[in-house]
Amino acid sequence: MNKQKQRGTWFVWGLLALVITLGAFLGRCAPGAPRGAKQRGGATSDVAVAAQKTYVAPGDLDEYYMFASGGHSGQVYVYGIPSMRHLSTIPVYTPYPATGYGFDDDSRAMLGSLTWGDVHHPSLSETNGDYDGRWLFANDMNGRVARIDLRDFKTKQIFGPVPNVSGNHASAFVTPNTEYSMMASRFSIPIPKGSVAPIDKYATDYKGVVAAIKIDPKTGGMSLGWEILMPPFDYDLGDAGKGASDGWMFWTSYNAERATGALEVTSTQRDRDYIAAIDWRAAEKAAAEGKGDLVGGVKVIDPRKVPGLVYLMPCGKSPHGVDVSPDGKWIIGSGKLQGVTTAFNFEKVQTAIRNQDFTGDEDGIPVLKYESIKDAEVPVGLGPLHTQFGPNGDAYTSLFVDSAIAKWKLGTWEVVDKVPMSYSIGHLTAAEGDTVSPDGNWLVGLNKLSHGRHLSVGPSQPESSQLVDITEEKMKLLYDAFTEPEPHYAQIIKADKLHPIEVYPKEENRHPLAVWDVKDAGVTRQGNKVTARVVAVRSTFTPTAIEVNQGDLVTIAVTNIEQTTDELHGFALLDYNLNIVIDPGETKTITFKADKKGVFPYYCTNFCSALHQEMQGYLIVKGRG
Ligand code: K7E
Ligand code: CUA
Repeated sequence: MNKQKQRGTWFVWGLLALVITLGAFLGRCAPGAPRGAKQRGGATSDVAVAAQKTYVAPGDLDEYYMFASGGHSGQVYVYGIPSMRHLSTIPVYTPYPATGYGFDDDSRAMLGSLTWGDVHHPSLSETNGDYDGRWLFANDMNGRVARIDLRDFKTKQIFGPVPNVSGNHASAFVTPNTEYSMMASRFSIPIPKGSVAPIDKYATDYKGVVAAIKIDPKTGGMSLGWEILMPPFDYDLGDAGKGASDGWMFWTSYNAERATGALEVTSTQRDRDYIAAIDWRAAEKAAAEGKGDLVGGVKVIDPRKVPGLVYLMPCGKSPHGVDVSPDGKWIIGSGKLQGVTTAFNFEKVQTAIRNQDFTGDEDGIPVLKYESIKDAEVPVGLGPLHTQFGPNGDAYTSLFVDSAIAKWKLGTWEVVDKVPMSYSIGHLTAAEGDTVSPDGNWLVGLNKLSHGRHLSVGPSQPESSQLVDITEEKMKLLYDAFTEPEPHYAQIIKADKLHPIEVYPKEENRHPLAVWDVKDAGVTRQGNKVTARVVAVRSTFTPTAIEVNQGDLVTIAVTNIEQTTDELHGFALLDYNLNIVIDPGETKTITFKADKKGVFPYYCTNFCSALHQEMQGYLIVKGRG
């Protein structure tokens, strides 16, 4: 262990002595102690070990970053592992006043008319199937994908809404060299979007779509690759093949019944739904050859006309997650109401395709024979949702109904351990646990409910995430943390893979309205367009007054000329609902119509110095005549 860790050891033992003493004390004489405060934790030695393993002493750093989806908050949260401390919030699809996101001209344009999003699956960029620490992609149910640059932890691009895709849940899964971020529609609709068909024509006139978003290998820039027309199922989750299955993509789908109404009943009639297996390299080739029909402005490939791209693997009914093993040999998927999960063998899938071992078709897409492609049904427990991996063939499956995590072995298929979760686990994430080389030391259960394991905060209860030690044969629950809603998937990356900057270097700032010297700051006018170039530096804005006429179109460009870590300045203008934050070395603009007459103070929102409170000025809007 490193020096920091050793230094921390003293704190730990001191703290533990205190914890143990207090624990003995409170256990006896605190009638108001939360239920379970004394029941849980087991023997003191277990608590001591757990505390030591998760304790990151003041000044010490976590080993990993965890990027967690924020669900319908539209954000991504950054936590440290193993401390489970919340380090940062990255606004993606939702304005976030704390960083001024969604208020300045650029981020406002990026958000457009949609000011919320529903993020489920963050996806770290990969090189050769391993996280490379460059970008984080994140889906939005509104048919969009965003790219966050891990150099500065900022959202740089929001792509979409993508034509024909409705309800982009099965996204933003990247392929092993970040060639594509894949998406699929959860809600089939008549396409192109905007066309209408009666609901009783659902089985024939509604369609699902799979879309490949092309990623520029240098810049991470996203553009539309190609789309494939799919039967009207609900495509739920996906995972890219790797190693043995590189070049393929897998998507679970439910509602093979093509039912409408209360799907809870109508879509659970059949014993099996499907995992769609797509040869994405073949699809890429077909698209390059110009195959496909123009639908909604994009080329959509119909597998009926271009056979050999898509196959359906029967799977337990109403499946949720699909996960490819680190070597790419197995595809793990299950019905979420079942007690088993199925390991499909990719080689057998290939053999079945070659031998045309089909049991039928769906809209011309061959259905493979279940018995021919499965290796095992692993009795993991009730309600299997998602699987993550460790080294040495270890697999971990979340069990929603059992509220537990099952550990089992790829190849021998034995279930070797179980650990209960509190409560109702959805996704789980292991350290680099969906790459070609999982680390296998930490696992986090992302639970849907917290069930009173915290001080009550009223009806809107926090979600709970639990840290599990998976270094040994038996899993050990170490820590409960309460995370922001709504935790779906998260990914954990080794901290030393990221090298974030803390200051934007002056040389990099090419903003046309940037001013680095207070001499150049000031207000210029062209007709009724006013531009104010403002310098922000501890602890004043230059100029300290901006005069305009009522009705002017005003652009305020603020350059923070600091080159020091953590020296952010804010620029808030109360009555105009404006609030931006400018990081060191950055220039940001806000444009607005000065429609209200009067004198409006502006001030710095980020505490920047002893005289931060003095960092203020006035916007003077003079009336006409
Ligand atoms: Cu919550 Cu991946 Cu949207 Cu599973 S998803 S639990
Ligand atoms: Cu600048 Cu406070």
